[in-house]
Amino acid sequence: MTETTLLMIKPDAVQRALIGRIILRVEEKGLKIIGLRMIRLTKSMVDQLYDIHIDKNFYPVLKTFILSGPVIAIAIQGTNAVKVIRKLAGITNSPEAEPGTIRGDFGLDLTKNIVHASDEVERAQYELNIFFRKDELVEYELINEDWIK
Ligand code: 3AN
Repeated sequence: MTETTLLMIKPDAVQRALIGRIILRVEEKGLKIIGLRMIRLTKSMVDQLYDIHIDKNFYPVLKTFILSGPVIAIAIQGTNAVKVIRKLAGITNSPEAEPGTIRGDFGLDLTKNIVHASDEVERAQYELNIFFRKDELVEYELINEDWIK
């Protein structure tokens, strides 16, 4: 089933010059990038993205971190893209994330955990809308697509 999801490279990974290596993993897996944007989020965008965490005790720390520098939003399309990107990202708490995952290979912290990945198809639509207008997502065929899906 073809899905579209959001992967956000967080401020820690941008500062640590990991943008290229994270994008490479998405491309190597065979998924298609259909939108890419660097942005410094506003406070209200962070509140939208993390609406389910607004009342949690860790939210002020999370919000300050996400506002601390630019992020990269990537819209990604492909077979089971939501689950596949979650697996590539690894579990939330970086020290416990499996080696071979983005967080497992690059992270050591729970808050500064390198990336955010949408957890459901509907949620992905909601989160993509925070970063992209519809006409900013590009529909196209990759020449190797039939060899992957
Ligand atoms: P994920 O990003 O893996 O979906 P969520 O949605 O549970 O994880 O958490 C969103 C973000 O909030 C995480 N990426 C992490 O930075 C932060 N976070 C989650 N739980 C905690 C916690 N207990 N303490 C501090 N930060 C947390």
